[in-house]
Amino acid sequence: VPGALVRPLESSDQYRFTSSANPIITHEYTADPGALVKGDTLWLFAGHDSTGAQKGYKMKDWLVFSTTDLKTWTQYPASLKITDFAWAKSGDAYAGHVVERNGKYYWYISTNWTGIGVAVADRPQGPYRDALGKPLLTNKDCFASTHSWACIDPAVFVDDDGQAWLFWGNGQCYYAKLKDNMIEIDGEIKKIDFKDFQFTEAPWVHKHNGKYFLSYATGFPERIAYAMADRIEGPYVYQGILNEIAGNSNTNHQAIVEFKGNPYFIYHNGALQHDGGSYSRSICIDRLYYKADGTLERVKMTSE
Ligand code: FUB
Repeated sequence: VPGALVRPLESSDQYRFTSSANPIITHEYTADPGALVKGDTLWLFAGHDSTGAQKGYKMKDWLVFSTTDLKTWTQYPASLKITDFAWAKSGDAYAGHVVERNGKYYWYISTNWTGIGVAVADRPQGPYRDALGKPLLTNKDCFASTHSWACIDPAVFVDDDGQAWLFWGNGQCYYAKLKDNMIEIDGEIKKIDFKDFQFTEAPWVHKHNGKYFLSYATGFPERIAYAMADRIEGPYVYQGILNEIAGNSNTNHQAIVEFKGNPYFIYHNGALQHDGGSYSRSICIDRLYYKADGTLERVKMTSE
């Protein structure tokens, strides 16, 4: 039951816990995983649903966890809050993603109403500070989309040539290059052409054996689908459903990383006992497998 940790972590505190099953975190509600592997450590950056039965998203901060064995975890103190972005006062701490570049860590975050921001830190666990003092992207950059949550769910992919690409969006999948400083868009904003399949949100790009994989939430309740391409800008060819609706949550949001030689699919469900549901979600980790032809097997959630 959530509640083991009854107070926010103090600035020097770290909270250690062990986990042998999904959901991996049971003392907080966590959602929207963004993961980063550095050396022998998997860093998990999470959205934070409020405790208690909610009728909407109540998300005011983001959390950081790390592990070296997927069993023993460390949670770090007050990592990043919506109020750290002065321009996003009334926003919600929606999905984010952290990448390392030039010795710094950049945390791209969604604020729901006011756009995408970026925070920077010297260490993965922070402290993070707003790197720009203004949004990196707003709805105007989403081809003036009419719904207020069009400009959410940033995910960054750094290609083998060093070029960093930012993908994001709700309803449409947008993408652009990032400058080497990681806090400016470089050139044109474009859309991924999804003719035959419905993109809802939560894009994530990874590369395997020279192919680009774009996974994303589709439909509602959401399942995770994926498409493949030979070039980062596509054309992407739809491959099918990668993950079915995840227990008791309308949303689904994935991070895909390779850790200690194995690929993992990190996502959330609403299956934590007590108040778990669409607005009180929990991060889970399952193995991901490639088929001999290079495509992906559907994820077998350990709860199935
Ligand atoms: O958690 C709030 C929003 O729900 C995220 O930004 C979406 O990806 C969905 O999970």
